[in-house]
Amino acid sequence: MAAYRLTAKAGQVSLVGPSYPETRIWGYGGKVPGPVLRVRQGEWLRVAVENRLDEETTVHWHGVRVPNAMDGVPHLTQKPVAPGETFIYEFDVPDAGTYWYHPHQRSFEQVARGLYGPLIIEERDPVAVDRDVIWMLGDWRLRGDAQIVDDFGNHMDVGMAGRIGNTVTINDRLPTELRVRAGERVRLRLLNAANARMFALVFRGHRPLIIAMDGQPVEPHEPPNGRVVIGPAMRLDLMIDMVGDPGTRHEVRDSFYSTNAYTLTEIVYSDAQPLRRDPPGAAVSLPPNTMPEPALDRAERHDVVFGGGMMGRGMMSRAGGMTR
Ligand SMILES: [Cu+2]
Repeated sequence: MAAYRLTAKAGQVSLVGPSYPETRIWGYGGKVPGPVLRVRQGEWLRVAVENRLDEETTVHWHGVRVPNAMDGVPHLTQKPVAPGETFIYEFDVPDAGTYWYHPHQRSFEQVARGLYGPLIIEERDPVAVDRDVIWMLGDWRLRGDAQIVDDFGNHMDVGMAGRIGNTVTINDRLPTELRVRAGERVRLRLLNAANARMFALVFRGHRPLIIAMDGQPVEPHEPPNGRVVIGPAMRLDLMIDMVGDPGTRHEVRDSFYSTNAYTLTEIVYSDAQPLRRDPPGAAVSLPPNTMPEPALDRAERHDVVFGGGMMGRGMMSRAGGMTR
């Protein structure tokens, strides 16, 4: 059993460094991201959520198979948590993987103000890595004085590509370099907490393998064209062997918006001797979860008829439900 307490409240963080004022945010514990919640697969998770905001909130456990009453959807699965109230979420966690938590109450503002954090459900038999690193990608729309632009839900964003910001962060700081030692094997858990921004990361000089998507293990594979593409709310677990030479630097570039590509950060090698000569040979496949696979061989095809004509043949075919 793992027990945590999350307090949703206003706070101030140094989002863009010491040359700017601190940014007023909403966060769990007044920080952003919220604390890393860790629990072992199959264990019981209990989180007391205290609301010290001036408005109602809930917490949704994104991607985790929870009992309906724990899903955090206001007015549907629970009454929203009123200011001053505490709500206890508790459930067991059937699937290992990289997940996150955030409100489902006015998410377009509450998430964009910083209410989110990582939820790591550890495998019973974890794969062997030298380090487990979390990168929670954030995207903020800030004014020149580093304060959040207060235009949530405006028609332009809602009608277009969503709220894309002007300041990208990793773990809610301006990205700092990832310092590594040659020969290390790193599990990099990427979480995209941005409301709308997509990322396509290229790790120059490295060949990351995707080992899980949205928490669920996949056959380890290199991303197409070496671009690690991650949309809002997605998670990707990467396995990266640090094959660079001691003392070298390697760019991590985000090229999703091709006219706006930029250096997100750098992988920087220490001068230390390589940890090992060759990458470790151990399997990188994660053990399968208990999530049922869709039975595609028994899927039914539904033809959709509009106005007498046949359109979108197969549009509705789908085996089993999808979760979000
Ligand atoms: Cu979500």
